[in-house]
Amino acid sequence: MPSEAVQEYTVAQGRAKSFYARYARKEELQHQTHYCPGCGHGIIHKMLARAIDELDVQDRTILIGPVGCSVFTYYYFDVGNVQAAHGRAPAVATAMKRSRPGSIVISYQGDGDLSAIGAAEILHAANRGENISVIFVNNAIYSMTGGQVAPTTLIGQKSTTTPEGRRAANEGYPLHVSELLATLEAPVYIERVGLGDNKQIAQATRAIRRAVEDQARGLGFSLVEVLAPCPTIWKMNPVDAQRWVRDVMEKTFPLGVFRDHTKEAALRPASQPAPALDEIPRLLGLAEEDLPTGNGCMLARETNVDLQVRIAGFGGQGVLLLGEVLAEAGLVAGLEVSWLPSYGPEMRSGTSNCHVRLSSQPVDSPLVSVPSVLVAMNEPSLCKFDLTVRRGGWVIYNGDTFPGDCMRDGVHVLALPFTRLADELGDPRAANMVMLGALLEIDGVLPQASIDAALHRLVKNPRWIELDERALARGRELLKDALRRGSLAKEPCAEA
Ligand SMILES: Cc1ncc(C[n+]2csc(CCOP(=O)(O)OP(=O)(O)O)c2C)c(N)n1
Ligand code: SF4
Repeated sequence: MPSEAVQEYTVAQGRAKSFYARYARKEELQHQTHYCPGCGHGIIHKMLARAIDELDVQDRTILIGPVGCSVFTYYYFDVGNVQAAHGRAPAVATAMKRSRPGSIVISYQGDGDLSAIGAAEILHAANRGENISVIFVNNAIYSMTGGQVAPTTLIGQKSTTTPEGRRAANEGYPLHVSELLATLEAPVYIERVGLGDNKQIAQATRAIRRAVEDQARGLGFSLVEVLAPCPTIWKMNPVDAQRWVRDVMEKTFPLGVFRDHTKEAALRPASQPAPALDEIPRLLGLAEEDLPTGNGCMLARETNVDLQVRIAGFGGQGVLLLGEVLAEAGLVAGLEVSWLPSYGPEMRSGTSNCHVRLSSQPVDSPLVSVPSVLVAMNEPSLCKFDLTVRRGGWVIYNGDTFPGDCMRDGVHVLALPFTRLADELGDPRAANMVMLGALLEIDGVLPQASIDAALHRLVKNPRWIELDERALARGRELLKDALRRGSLAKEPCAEA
């Protein structure tokens, strides 16, 4: 018979301070996490939150959340949270740590995330010895997506994509990430732990704390691989899943410390700060006479510039060079710039396009999805990107006539046979520079001196420099002519 006396309980371990008191989930789900019973993620979250508490770094911790079952880390941890694209957490962590060296940056990743799509990222972050802590949750499967084979799936283990079990001949051998990374020189601390029983859990708790502590001490790259149960996808009850970690997984993935340079590690020097804008011309090796004077750097920086350009055409038409000259000129003029090339697999005659941004503010994303100017060097590129141009923007098109089905309201159009016009100047391949000349005339922000400096920097052959200068000047004239004749847009443009 149970005693009728009211039993008093003391809570031995309350909620870690680094967890939110309430999960920002739907009202009816606030009482539970989104993890299945017996899931390793919940246990590891708790260890990590405790480590953050004990080291008193909550206020400066940035947790990079992954793609996978633990995608919702930001529901639980009351720290700075950042969500990274699949496998990219180490790159994001690198940027965070370098730009905020005083922060504690933790990359939390599953085995699909870290060892499949993100294999290159983790390898290079470890090889650079980034001063970050990586928590690598190895449950030997892609769980969130329903149980596909992962690089860490055991030989013989069934998955939806290996229904008869993983075979070395087909899927290769389980990837030993900790051992692999321990062959690199830079990492300071690498350990594999498990959640297979209480003893293992106690060791895992210590290891996770240490990985965070090493970073706080400025020592360098640490990674803790945690063998973790996924009862749901393994189709086991939580108790059997925990046993499977200890009795089966551990045979393939032995626990232990694979790297411990904590004692010998010198403090990792803080990464070099980015050079000041005024320093950039010197670092780029630009001579004094290349630099703009008068209305140069300062003017461009003080102007409110936000030019977003998409340049597209066939490979070999000079699409990327056009973008590079524009971006380089922006750089010389003291603007924030980005240049992002994108091309097909073919070396020549494949499609090619690039995104260029020039801004008086730091560029948030190098992608130009809604350009203010589209430079379309052929018809397929025009058809592909025409509809993306923002209202009030410009389309500079290399063609005798503008295809009727691409016509749209509210966009200025300059359609001319730029290749033929360049041919008249001496070489049809200078069409890109004629088009750039027109673009520069539209925008009018960049000082001529910055364009000249960019051209001399990027084009080495004097014959081409001379031809490109004429091509740029011709492009400017063509735009001015068209403006004078009022022949720019078939449809009047409200913002004109
Ligand atoms: C670029 C991209 N490719 C594929 C996916 C689909 N996807 C979501 S989670 C996941 C696997 C995650 O597995 P793992 O890292 O092991 O985490 P777990 O779910 O086991 O915790 C994949 C492939 C995606 N979200 N993004
Ligand atoms: S499917 Fe597996 S990894 Fe995902 S929450 Fe459930 S137990 Fe955890």
